[in-house]
Amino acid sequence: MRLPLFYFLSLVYCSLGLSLSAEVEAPVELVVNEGFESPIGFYDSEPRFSWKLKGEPQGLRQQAYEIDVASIAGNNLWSSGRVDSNQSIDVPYGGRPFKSRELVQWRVRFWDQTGTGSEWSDWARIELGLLESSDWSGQWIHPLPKPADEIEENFGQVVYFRKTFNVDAHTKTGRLYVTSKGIFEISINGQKVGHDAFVPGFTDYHKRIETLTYDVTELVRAGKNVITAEVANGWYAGRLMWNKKKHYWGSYPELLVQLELLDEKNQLATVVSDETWHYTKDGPVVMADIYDGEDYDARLELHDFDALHFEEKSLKPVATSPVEAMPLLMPKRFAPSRVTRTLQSVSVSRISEQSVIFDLGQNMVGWPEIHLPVIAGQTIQIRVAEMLQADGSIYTENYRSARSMANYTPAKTGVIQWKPTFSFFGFRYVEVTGFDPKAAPTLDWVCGHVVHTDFKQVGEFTSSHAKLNQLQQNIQWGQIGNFLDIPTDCPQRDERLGWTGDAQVFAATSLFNYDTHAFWASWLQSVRENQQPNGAVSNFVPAPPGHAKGTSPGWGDCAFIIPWELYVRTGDIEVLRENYEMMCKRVQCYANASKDGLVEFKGFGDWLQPILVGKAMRGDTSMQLISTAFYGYGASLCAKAAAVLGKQEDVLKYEALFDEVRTAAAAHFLDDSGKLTTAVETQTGYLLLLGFDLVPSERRSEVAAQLSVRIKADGNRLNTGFLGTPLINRVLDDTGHLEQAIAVLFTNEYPSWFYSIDQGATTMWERWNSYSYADGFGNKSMNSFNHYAYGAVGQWMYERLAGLAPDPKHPGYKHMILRPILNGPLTSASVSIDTRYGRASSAWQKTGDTYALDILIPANTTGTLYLPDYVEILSGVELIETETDGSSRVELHSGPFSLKLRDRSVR
Ligand code: RAM
Repeated sequence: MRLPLFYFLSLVYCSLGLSLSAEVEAPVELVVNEGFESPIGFYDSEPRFSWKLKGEPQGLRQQAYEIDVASIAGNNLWSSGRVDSNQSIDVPYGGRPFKSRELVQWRVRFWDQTGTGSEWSDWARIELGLLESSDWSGQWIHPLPKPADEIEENFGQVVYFRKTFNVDAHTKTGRLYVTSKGIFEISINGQKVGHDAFVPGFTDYHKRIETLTYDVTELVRAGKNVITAEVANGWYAGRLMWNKKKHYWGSYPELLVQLELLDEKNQLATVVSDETWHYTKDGPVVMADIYDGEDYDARLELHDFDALHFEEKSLKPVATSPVEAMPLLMPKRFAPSRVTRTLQSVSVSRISEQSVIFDLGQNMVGWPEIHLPVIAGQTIQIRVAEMLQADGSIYTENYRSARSMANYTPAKTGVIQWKPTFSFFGFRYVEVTGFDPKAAPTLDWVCGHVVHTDFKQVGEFTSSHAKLNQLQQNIQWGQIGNFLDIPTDCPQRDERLGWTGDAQVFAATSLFNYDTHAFWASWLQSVRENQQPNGAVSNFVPAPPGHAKGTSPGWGDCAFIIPWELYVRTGDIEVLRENYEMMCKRVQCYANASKDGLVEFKGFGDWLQPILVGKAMRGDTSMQLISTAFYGYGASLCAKAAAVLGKQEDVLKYEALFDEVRTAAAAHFLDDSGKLTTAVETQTGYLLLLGFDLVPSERRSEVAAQLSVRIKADGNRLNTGFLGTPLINRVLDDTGHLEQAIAVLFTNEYPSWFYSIDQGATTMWERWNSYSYADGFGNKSMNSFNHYAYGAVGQWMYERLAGLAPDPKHPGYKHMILRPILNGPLTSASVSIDTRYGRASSAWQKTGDTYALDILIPANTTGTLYLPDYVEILSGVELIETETDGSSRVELHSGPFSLKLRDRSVR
């Protein structure tokens, strides 16, 4: 890689005058793979190591590193030796592969830009999970196999499993390896193991089931113990795909347990699921289903089920099935879902003597919890809703056939506290009926537990514009509401599926807001498992057996778009390695159906384009244009990925393919003036061609001019659906139409983001007008109030309004591009993101004709600041390069920078 001379000059220059202390602090935040900190139950026998440099980032760079890996007893397993490299993320382990259960430790030290070495870091640990199915000596346990009536009989009943066991000696280390077909909660001696929800998670259960590892050292005791588990149908055997059918993968839940206890003398005792376990289905959860909620009858509680003295006579012995080669049993490679916060009710309104509605103030996803007075035998009915009707009652029609209700029948009169944990709900309002009518409802009767994949928030965006800030909030709520083990389209109706189109449009934005690196890497494994021999990828993943169909352009293309976005934003090359074949196969799927560079697949079009000339929902953009555009985009990404992976032949092959598609697309879809030749001229038609670089450079401005005219004719408002919306601001901005990019975002008119905010949105909506004060609710058949796709505009807000973007040439923010828009409708904007190197930020504020611009570049990274021609730099940086168009460019090393700028155009 060759960098221009000024780049080095500026680095040298900037490092002059730095007062470097003689002591270089040891690296910190040691993690493996996609950010795992001293994991137990880890999935990868050959991990990659990452660390952060500590201390003032001012000019701090790594010149060399050394890694040591040792057994826990201290025997060396691998040493990298001193490696002259600035690489501080994803350094591959080079020793022999680790084995299942193996516990190892590693540490790292580095040399800074002056050649001074740091101390060694603290040791970090890695403990492997059970890597192979053959590591499991337990058996699947389940209710007696009466498959025919089982299907009839099992309407979502939870299975309760139990086993007592003896432990001879004090346990030094206890590990519980566990998984289920269905979703489980497991306890030892009455204490729930872990805080996870919906484990093991949602995969194609015929191909791969994720397994969990828990540290249970503190839960087991010498002497008698009891282990109990509740397993519900979950996605495995419950309802899916908007119909009444259940049992797509199997007809009843199953459990697999392996408890391994090591005593002080290193003697191993193992307790596994086998024929010695017992079960019942006659427990208090009489029905639990993802779509339909949960019914709990406290009169059926199994008293002391998890106590030693419980009489097992009322239980039946389990049936068993062997662990087979398929499905694969593999450690879960990202965090499970958990409660991440709890919302309190903000208001309560009584609708009848027996019924009240609580408002949590925010559309959310998870569990409502009740804590209120009840009368023995009188069922409490809990119904939820995202919206209220005009008369103040709850609006549930948009849930379609999802019952989304929970019932609790108390055994005694008194105060109860309960939440339905084998189902999840998308809601803001909770209607409660059937409580003790003598009691006056209070706000603390109901709260909402927010449940989603447990990832950290890493990004923040804020500005001087209240509605833009609300939009950012809505984007974040849309994300946490729909990242519950898989990326769902929506969290509330009878759908909640991993729609691939929605996922690909939102992936980049999602990676900014939360640390979704592991989440996406894991879901991509499901996408690979789903890919058909012809390269097609389902419209949603995981897809139940027999439903893995679909080639819709813009949907299955998640196969090449998400690996690339993930690579650009994390710098993780392994993502490309793991997915390269899938990326190319998806492109081949187009190639096989193409003729002279053009292709046409059926599909969802520019889904939910708001203002239509033609067909409902699928939009007016030509399917041939959409298909060809994604085909070309796929070829270009395969060429880029091949270059990163050093596959030179493939680079040439995919570049040639991209050129062929590009030439064909321009010739076929554009007339001499750069106008679309398709039956209907749509914004998205232009956006896809320009956004995917399918217009020859010399024609870009004339095509962009046509797009601009089109948008102007549409009232300077967007008329785009799922495929066009993520591109509209970026393309207008890139092609010199910044004013229009700003206009489409900052309008309150329908269709726009602010329009839904003006109608009360606290999340992203499926449609721009899912609801309006004037016209009420949109068509109930397709009207989600929590659909993250349109939140894809976030990317442009962070990268341009506040001005911080990754540089695809130095991915993972190793080098970043700072290019804030200073003269738009904002007077301030700021963005920050915890990158894998440390926190990066850009914040600007305008006062009169001056701007303060504060930038933070993490240690061991660099940035390039671009400033438009209308500002001059008064102070804060040196070595400013002035471009021919009058703009300025400044190369920045790591560190904080405070710039003062002046607006030249103001006299
Ligand atoms: C809907 C989903 C999803 C969309 C597909 C085409 O049912 O909600 O958002 O991608 O259809």
